[in-house]
Amino acid sequence: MTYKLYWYAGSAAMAPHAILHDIGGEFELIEAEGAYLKSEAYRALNPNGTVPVLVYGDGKVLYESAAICQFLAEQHPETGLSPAVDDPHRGQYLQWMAHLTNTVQEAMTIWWHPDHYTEVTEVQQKLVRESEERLDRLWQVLDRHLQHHGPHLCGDRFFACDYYLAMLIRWTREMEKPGEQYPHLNHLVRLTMARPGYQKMLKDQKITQTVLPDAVART
Ligand SMILES: N[C@@H](CCC(=O)N[C@@H](CS)C(=O)NCC(=O)O)C(=O)O
Repeated sequence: MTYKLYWYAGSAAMAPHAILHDIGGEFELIEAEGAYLKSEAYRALNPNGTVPVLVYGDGKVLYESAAICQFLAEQHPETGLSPAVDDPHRGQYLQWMAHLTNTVQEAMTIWWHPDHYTEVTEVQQKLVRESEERLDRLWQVLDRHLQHHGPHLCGDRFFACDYYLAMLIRWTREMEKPGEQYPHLNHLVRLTMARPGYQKMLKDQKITQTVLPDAVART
């Protein structure tokens, strides 16, 4: 299968891009940013004008980062990134993928783009504050989960959902409480950073990522 990934640096294309490296074959990267995302040509691929987009096979198109991650991981069971249908981890894996994209990513979108919701500056500021509070609650739950059931979301195995979580955590670096300040989330980022596929993705995207020191020692 041939793959083409539309991306820009540090975006929701990070996790699918790392998975493509784990798959190991050749793939094409097409940097797509700014006005091009709003062009007719790009909107024919993704009418929402966002990255990532995956083109595969005979020109089939997929958008939504979480769907692309799950699709790629399932197409390539040899990567070990997706638990098989009869794997005991399967249910939890699906839960985490849905939770991360549906709930955590959604809370983050409000922080990054309060302007999508209102033009009123004071309301935007309130939305940002509330989004940080909501994320704090979500991170606490995830951190506790990793403390008791980690080090990865599904325990001892690393799956596509862990790439997804590491990507979302990266997006919080400018927030008051970055995800990496939570000790078990911090550890998960370190485990992800140690993976060659993630490192290759960072290199392609020209991202120099260092992990923040964790504020609290892991227990
Ligand atoms: N739910 C979508 C969100 C995609 C999305 O918002 N991508 C951002 C980058 S992280 C984007 O392309 N923004 C460009 C724009 O809105 O102009 C996904 O997970 O793929």
